[in-house]
Amino acid sequence: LFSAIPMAPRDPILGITESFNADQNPEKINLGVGVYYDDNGKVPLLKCVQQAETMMLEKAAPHTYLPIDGLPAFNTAVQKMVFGEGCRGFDEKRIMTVQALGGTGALRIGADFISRFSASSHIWISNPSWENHRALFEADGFTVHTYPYYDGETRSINFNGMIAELKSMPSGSTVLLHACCHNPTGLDLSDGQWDEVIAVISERSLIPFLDMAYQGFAQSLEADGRIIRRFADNCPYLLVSNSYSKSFSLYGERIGAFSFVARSADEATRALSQVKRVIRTNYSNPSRHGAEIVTTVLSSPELYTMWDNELSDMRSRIRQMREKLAQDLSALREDLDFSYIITQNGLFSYSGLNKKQVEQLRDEHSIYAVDTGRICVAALNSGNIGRVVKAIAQVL
Ligand code: PLP
Ligand code: TYF
Repeated sequence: LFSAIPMAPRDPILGITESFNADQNPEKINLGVGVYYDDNGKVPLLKCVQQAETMMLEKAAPHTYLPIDGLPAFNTAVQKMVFGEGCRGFDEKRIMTVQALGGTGALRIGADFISRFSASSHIWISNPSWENHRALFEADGFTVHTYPYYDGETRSINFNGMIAELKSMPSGSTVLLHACCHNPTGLDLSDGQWDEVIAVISERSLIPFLDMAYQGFAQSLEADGRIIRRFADNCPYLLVSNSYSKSFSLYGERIGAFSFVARSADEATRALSQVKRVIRTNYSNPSRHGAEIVTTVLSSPELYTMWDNELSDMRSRIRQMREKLAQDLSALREDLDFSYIITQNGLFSYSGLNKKQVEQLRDEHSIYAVDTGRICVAALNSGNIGRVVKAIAQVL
């Protein structure tokens, strides 16, 4: 069984962390992995999470199994948050939500589900996209295509290319879109561009799959979520994965959700029964702790406000780092334009560094970034940004 097994390639992002951990330089900086750190360089434990956990501990409840589709109160609260209250599909009972093991687990449920029931095994992801998108869908037998997204020359979205590709897709194909804070580029579509995308998707009967791993990191929870509602109101079918890893700083709890919108309550009920079978045959039922934390926060007005404020602080800190990075780089390199850093959203910046420059940053400065030049702005802080700016200005 094992003798002929070849070595699998390293995960390109988690591999960076391995190299970083092995580096002996005490000044080393990891801008590789997409994790939010506070200004002390620590992954925060949110106060709302801490309070929710205290409340949970006081209840001293036993650790029973959850239902196959997760904690019911979690699914209801998440649905309201993701689709926005008053979404038409709620009253018509066409929207279903199941708890998932993070955003990745939600994508996996969606991929398993479409691979079993769709006539098409073709999916389009953005070029570039999160590395795991391709691998995850290929593992389910999909042929993964890409649509143009990033234009390196102009450091902006190749929107005409994207629309042209959407118009060429066979009906019934799935299109994966980043709801906000595009990973890795940090570039999001404008409202008007989303309108065009929605129009083409519904005209050509494509199946939109929205991946929302960073709700709240672009503008606000409410504003970032609005795009889901617009798709739900304008397309007959919709799949959504969302994650609380970043927004609640609950990475290791593996908490997120998979939702879908069908054309009728009857369709939705049948589809849910099959989604539950996907879950049952994968891991039987999800874990409890993260779901209870999120549910406790979402269902308490005080804790919700506390969360909204904490998330807003994370978002503002990233913005400040973007501004300082752009400003200080401009001061050292007056010949270059860094304004793109400020207009990007979310944890990441496509910095424009090439592979060789990334290697130089690593070998000469012990600063780790992704080969594509993606840096995690949320890993910058007042203590390390000076060193990062000098190093980048030097290698550029
Ligand atoms: N989708 C995108 C675009 C991501 O960037 C990530 C993680 O960073 C995920 C999904 C997966 O999230 P999770 O860690 O909750 O599985
Ligand atoms: O893009 C990133 O950096 C994040 C972090 O299996 C990550 O997605 C990387 C690998 C993974 C889960 C999260």
